[in-house]
Amino acid sequence: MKTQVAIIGAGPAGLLLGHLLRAEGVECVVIERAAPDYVLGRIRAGVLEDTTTNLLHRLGIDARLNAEGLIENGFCLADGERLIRIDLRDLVGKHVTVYGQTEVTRDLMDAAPERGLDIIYGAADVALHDVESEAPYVTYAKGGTTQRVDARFIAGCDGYHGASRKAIPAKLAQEFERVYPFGWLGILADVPPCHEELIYANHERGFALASMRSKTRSRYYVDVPLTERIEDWSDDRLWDELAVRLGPDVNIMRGPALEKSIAPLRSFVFTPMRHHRLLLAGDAAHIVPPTGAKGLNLAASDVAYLSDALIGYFKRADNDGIAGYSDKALARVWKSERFSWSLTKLMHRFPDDGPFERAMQVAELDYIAESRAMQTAIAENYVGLPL
Ligand code: RFL
Ligand code: PHB
Repeated sequence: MKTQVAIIGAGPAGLLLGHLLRAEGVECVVIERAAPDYVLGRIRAGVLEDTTTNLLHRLGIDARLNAEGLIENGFCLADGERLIRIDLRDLVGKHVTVYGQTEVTRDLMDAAPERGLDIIYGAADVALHDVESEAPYVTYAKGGTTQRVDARFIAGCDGYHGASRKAIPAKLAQEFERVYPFGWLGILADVPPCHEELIYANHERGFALASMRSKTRSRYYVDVPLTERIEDWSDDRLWDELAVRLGPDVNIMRGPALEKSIAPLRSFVFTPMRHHRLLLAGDAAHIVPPTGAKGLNLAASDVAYLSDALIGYFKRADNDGIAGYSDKALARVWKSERFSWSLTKLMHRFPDDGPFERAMQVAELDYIAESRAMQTAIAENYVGLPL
């Protein structure tokens, strides 16, 4: 098969890129290792910036988003004693939207056939070839045979564990990484949220987050040491822990878990995001801890830059977007990395922290509670920095 852009990975980054390219008549094909149900089964992000919703509006893949997305005009930081409300609308005139990653992915998948976006699921042993030449290609195994896709560019949208990043020679690359000494244990349940807005809590027993997917479906997290096993967390134990960490003023409705899992926390940046004809986007190039709700939104902003660059190349023979893609994307990535890292530090109890580090957290939370300037800086980052 021959195409203009071979996209590896059918997560949010790959599907969004595919749709944006098809909308401008650029040929592409998405090659995904897993089956559709596996991709849809991963419960991940829940909070979308305008950066992300604007792309869905631009594509017109927004009927369910418009009907079901919850507009959030603020969120809260809790410190065991008080709720500090960050009023996004008042501080920066913007909001975020609660709409699950699963729903975004489903909408993009469902719209693919009618828009001529080909997605190949169940592609095993995906390998990239000749990315340093003008005629790169991808091979994969399916149905007992090896298939080959010839392309002008390869977009590596295959997440943190994918094959694309590894095709960039280590001697030309640099990795920046911070692994955190805890993970987030998440629970999804069909019960109404405990609060209209998200609450991020720093309690003496650890972090907790009250989030949601809809007015009848809640998503909660607590942080746990990486040695914890999911089997040791019955639903009751987790609900009890959430109730303690979120404090007596928050009334949690309990219900059976639809999903429960532990995700490790990591900050990671890989540079550069382009190597000749290979371009990386989303988790393939960077990971943020989920505390700032930035991962999916960063994937969307990468893809906004990357689709512009590829459309410029194919429609106007303009190579500048491709040449500048890595620097442009990384400038935004680093700012989101900083925000996610600083909110993680502020809201979690690190095992090696002593009284001094705790006093710094208290001082910072006090300052945020009192200062509109501090709240504005948080709000500006939370709603998403401009593209
Ligand atoms: P994905 O979603 O990992 O998709 C990559 C796709 O590539 C496929 N793949 C391959 N395909 C072919 N060949 C290979 N060799 C392949 N290897 C992998 C995979 O099967 C998959 O389908 O990456 P993408 O598209 O870059 O999207 C990134 C987001 O998924 C991620 O950043 C967010 O989920 C992060 N995140 C959050 N982001 C937000 O913006 N807001 C949030 O509220 C938020 N909450 C979260 C999160 C991530 C979490 N976890 C579990 C990591 C909460 C959690 C708990
Ligand atoms: C979620 O609802 O899954 C969620 C919300 C906010 C975050 C991270 C995850 O910061």
